[in-house]
Amino acid sequence: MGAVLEQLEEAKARGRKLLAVLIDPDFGQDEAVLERTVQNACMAKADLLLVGGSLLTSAAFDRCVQRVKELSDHPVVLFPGSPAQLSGHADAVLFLSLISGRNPELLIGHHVTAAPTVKAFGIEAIPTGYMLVDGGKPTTVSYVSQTLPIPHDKPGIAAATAIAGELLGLRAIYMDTGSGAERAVSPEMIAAVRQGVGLPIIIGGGIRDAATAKALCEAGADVLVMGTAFEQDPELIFAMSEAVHG
Ligand code: 1GP
Repeated sequence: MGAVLEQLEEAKARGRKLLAVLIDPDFGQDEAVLERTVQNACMAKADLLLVGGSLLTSAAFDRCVQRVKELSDHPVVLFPGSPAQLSGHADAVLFLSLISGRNPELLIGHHVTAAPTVKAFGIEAIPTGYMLVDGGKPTTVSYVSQTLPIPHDKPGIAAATAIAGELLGLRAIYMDTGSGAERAVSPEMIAAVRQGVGLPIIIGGGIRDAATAKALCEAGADVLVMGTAFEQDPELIFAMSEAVHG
């Protein structure tokens, strides 16, 4: 098992919740912004740095990952929206299969394209079932992936999907309402998935306040991913870290 998955499983076993800061490489084009984001993440004792996005308009993905790695000693994990978002500077990649959707390219197609590069880079690949959940409005990921999100009020569908992922041998579940979503995955849905699978559960999309973060952790989330909220208010990371770790 790779070091990052081991970190997730160990934290889960101890009941220690993790905070992951998502860095959008387009946003990180500004060197000063990137530095401040990584420094704040380190000072606030965030646990992981994720880099990626559903749609990138800048060409400097590899350079961004390299810079994040230079600026911190935290594990840097790729959260790729496409096979173009790979970098040998990262520690690991969430090898995502979009199991809530029925788009074959995102279930296996992109993986075939990306696999030789991941292998050649020698980075840890974490087989992750990615489940898109309705967050109140269409998001870049729902548009780009051309998939239908799981309805927000259908925890049973989410649990059945996660169980299928676990039976297929995936090692983590990432439930996401998409970057900038109006609302996060509900505590009820997280609790249903928690009851269904023993895998580490990663939750992202639309988390903007400490009370929500706390409720999602209490419902069974193991890792919370936040990006937009820290882009809008870089200092919020300190309160979020306290909510997740406290
Ligand atoms: C998106 O889960 C991430 O895929 C983070 O979402 O930008 O809304 O925090 P936010």
